[in-house]
Amino acid sequence: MATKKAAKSKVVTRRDGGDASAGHGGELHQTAGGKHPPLTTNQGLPLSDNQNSLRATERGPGLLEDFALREKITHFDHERIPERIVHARGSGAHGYFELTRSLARYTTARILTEVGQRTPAFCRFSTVAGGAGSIDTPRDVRGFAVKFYTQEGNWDLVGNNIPVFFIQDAMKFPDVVHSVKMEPDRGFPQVASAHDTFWDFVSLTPETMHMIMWVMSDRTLPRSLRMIEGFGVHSFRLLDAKGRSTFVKFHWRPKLGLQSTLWDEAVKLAGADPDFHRRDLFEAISSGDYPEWGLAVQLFTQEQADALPFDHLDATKLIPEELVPLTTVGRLVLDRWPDNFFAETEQVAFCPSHVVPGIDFSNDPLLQGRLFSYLDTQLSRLGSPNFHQLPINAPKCPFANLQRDARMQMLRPRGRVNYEPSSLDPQSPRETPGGFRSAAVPADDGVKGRVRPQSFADHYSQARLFYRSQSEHEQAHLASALVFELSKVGTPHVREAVVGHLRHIDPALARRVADGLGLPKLPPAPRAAAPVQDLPLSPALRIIDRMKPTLQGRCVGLLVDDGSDATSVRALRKAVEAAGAQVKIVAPRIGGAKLSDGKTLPADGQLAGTPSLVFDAVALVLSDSAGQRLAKEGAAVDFVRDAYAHLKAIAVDAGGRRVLAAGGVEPDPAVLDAGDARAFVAAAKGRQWAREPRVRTLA
Ligand code: HDD
Repeated sequence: MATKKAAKSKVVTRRDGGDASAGHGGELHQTAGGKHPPLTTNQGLPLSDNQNSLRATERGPGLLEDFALREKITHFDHERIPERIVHARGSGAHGYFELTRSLARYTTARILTEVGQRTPAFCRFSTVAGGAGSIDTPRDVRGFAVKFYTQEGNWDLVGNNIPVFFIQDAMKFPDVVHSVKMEPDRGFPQVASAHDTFWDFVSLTPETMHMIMWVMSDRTLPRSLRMIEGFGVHSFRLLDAKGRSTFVKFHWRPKLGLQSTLWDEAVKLAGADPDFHRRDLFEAISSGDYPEWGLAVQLFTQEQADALPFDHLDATKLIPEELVPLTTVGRLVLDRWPDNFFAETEQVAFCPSHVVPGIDFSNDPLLQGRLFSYLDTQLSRLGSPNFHQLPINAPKCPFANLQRDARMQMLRPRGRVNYEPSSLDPQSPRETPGGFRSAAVPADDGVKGRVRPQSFADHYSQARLFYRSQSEHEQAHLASALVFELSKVGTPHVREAVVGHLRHIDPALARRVADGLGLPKLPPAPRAAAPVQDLPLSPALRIIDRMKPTLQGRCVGLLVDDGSDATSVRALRKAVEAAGAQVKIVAPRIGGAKLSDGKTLPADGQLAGTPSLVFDAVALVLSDSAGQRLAKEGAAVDFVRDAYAHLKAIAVDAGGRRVLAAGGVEPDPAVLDAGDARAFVAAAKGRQWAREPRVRTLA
């Protein structure tokens, strides 16, 4: 038996370096399969048989004595930990933050003052509503959480890809989350806001309206996690050495620009590749195409805040960049995929309360609640107040205090002093003058109570600002998203109540949605708690106009089969790669296709499992006979039909045209000749918005 041989074989090598936590003792054994560390129990006992449990006789019962079986099964039974109550599905990566512009005028935080300094970081992106094993492309907010391992302790910036939130007060968080998650009696829908309980909550909670506009926009259908923005949402404070404070809002801006998919594409992607975003991030990092974001700040004083026509402490409001400009101060680069998903991406614990000296909180009541919630949830999720000792969570600077013991204690503090003040141990940790201080700001006069300020009462003006700032296409997508979602709501009065709110946001939007739902008349608008203001529009809130005309970071699919013209394939590939995109070869067989030059081109994907959904543009280079054959192949016809319906550029030769014809695709300026690689690359850099009215009815 190989394992017995392994146990007997001579020790030939010491394991050099590596992660001691991998758990083996450092000696490698030569076996037929190569050099392996010995397989041991958790107590370090080398095992000679990992195939068979211990039995009383060859065909007899198992024995309780079998500690190896019991240890293995017990550990397996406990492998899962509670998944995050929200943001359960996520993908993470390591990288660094590099400061390019000092904020020394405003803060003492060294991460924001030492230009050129690279601070290690770990970033986790997530969807909100689905479970850990759900899909990557639902219509959902994306989490954008960054842990900076600074020299002064860990700073967690726990944001989303949307700059506002559903609710104003943490008191309502369990309600909004319960309403969006699967309904508790039936256990569905998984990861979808399109159901009665969510819209019921929304219809009765007008403060959600601004966020609803964002959630129904293309922002919640990202093409790639590398193409989303991130926002710290709340106002925070920066503190200088004299304790003077400036408000700050944090923004992440993707280097590749913003890009979204279409709803139909996102829905189909969920089936074609549930890991679409995780795979994309993994492949980009593995191939050295490191995702990058700029960190920008909006800085403003108390006086400027007082002059705003809304309350910046209300997390349902943003500050348009036309009002307070963004200054880019650094960049985040993700350059290393985790070694182990569970140890790092699952066990990473973000807490908005993790700040460093020079950064402090504002009085935003949502933020104040978050400062409690995250620490609390890590205790149940990770099981111990020592979760900060897990390698992914541990600060990379020295840390010491007098907290002791508790489950899974990994540290061995020495000596008799575990209290402070003390005189017995000169080495015991003490307070530091430069340590964290809270901003010494005067508290407002007022009366204690469970209250919402009147300054939080305007729920519609910024929703209007957002909707009216969108391009025509984005407005149509948003209206159609509302029609889609509300059409999944079975309770008529809920649908009507939502449309009632839309009347305050934009009467034309309300009419569009009412028509789309087939409502006989417009439902009444509820009473607005504050007058709706016409705030100046903010074109910076659009996506479509701000998409970068680039193929950088994108992927083009090339469908080939036996006999495809080798020269065209080569020319297309060269042009696309020169423009910065990846090319993936799709063929009916994964072994590849024998091209016209007699050489076999291996495929990256088999046609049936690699729809055009996963590409930004496609080209079909097919011999005439392959074209005839594939014109009768559903997967090939869907390949072109979907590419067309998803507004992608398509290049075809004569064989490819046969498949186009079978798909009923009417050529337009972005359906190009495969011989003109330059024109194809130019068209592939964007979506063909002009085509959209030809392929779908929008609200
Ligand atoms: Fe939260 C996770 C972002 C409001 C309570 N939240 C979580 C994550 C992100 C956000 C990105 C995932 C972190 C990770 O990858 O591990 N949450 C936000 C933003 C909010 C927000 C941008 C509003 C501006 N959250 C919010 C409130 C509460 C919570 C008001 C509770 C009062 N959030 C949690 C949580 C989670 C969480 C239950 C679940 C898992 C975790 O914390 O670690 O505590």
